[in-house]
Amino acid sequence: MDTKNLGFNSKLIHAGAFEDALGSATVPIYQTSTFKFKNAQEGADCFAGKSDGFIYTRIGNPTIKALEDNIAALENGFGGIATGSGMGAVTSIYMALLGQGVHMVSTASVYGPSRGVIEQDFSRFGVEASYVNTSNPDEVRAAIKPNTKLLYLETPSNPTMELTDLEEMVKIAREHNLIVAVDNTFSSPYLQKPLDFGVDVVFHSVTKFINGHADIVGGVIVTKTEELYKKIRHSMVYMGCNMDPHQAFMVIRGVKTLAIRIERAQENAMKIADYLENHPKVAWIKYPGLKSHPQYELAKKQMKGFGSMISFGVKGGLEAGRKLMDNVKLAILAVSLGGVETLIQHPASMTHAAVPAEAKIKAGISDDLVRFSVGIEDVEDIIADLDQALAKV
Ligand code: LCS
Repeated sequence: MDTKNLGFNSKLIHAGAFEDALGSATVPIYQTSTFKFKNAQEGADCFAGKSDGFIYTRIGNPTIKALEDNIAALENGFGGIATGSGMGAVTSIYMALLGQGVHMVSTASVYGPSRGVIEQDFSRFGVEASYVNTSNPDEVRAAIKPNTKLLYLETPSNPTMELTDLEEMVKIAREHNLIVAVDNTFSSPYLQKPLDFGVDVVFHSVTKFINGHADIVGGVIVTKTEELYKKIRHSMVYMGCNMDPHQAFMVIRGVKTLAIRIERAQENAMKIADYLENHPKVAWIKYPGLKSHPQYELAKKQMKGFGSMISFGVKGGLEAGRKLMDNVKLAILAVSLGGVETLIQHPASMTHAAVPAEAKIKAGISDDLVRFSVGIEDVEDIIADLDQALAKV
């Protein structure tokens, strides 16, 4: 079925799906590593790119392709490239678009490993990067060098909830001939469609909102053009960053409810943000849906809704944060985000406990920062849980 003119909710369910020989209502799992050619000529045609038949699952697979086509449709892009994890998407993009003597400008507060893999690994191959506050276009302009090729953005950023103006970034990129890549994990295509602002590459850790059920890891990249699609797919295939058919099946199942999950989660998040903003033990709160967020107007401009990620500071710093973590009952004390279940994390005492103080400050992670991924439970239960845990702080 041609799904091009369908609405977003219909695309969630039907885009990318195909009818198999038995009329299965869902996309089947093609759990195979390889595909039989009818004869030698067909094999030759497939390898020469003269036929779009499947060859080998690292290169392509019907179940994986159904997911790739689905996310490409949701992001209004040319094509999708599924990867085994969100980091598989990040590294495939870096491998395709960076190289010896090439410089990248990136959001300072990106997801830690997206920065770590440049600083610890790609740097050994002569890749250079500058990390700046991309909320400020002047800082981005000042960081661009003659060898800059890529502008790598994350908005909202993890876990500082800072926003970057995509329209403004695309304008700067066009002036300097840069490719713009955006990590859209925190918003999902339901809330934000970077390609519509002129961005070249958008990608996700589908581990989060797109799959939404905390039961697999995965990634998907969508490009605006065929040229970028071919370039990045080559890196994904040659580095072996492919997704598995079973993973793809799970994500296809999860993505169908993306819109209704996000609607409920962000409705809960707004109420929780109001509660936290007025709580005497909360020092500060960063939620794009609050007027106190410095980029509230930008959030209204480039996002369809404010999402369900909240960062807040608990008075009393490290010790208070630890106390809060040890006393929540409903919220699950765990990393990751974007699932139906509410998750809570305190980077300073958990994921970033071993990171030197200076590096933590540089990444925007204060000792009191608590990251809250709001789920779709009854909001009264989530607030009651926070209330009892904050009372013990
Ligand atoms: N991009 C963002 C914005 C992320 O939050 C993550 C993972 C990734 C990329 C990498 O995706 P993965 O390979 O894990 O699928 N974020 C995590 C987090 O905040 N806690 O645990 C993982």
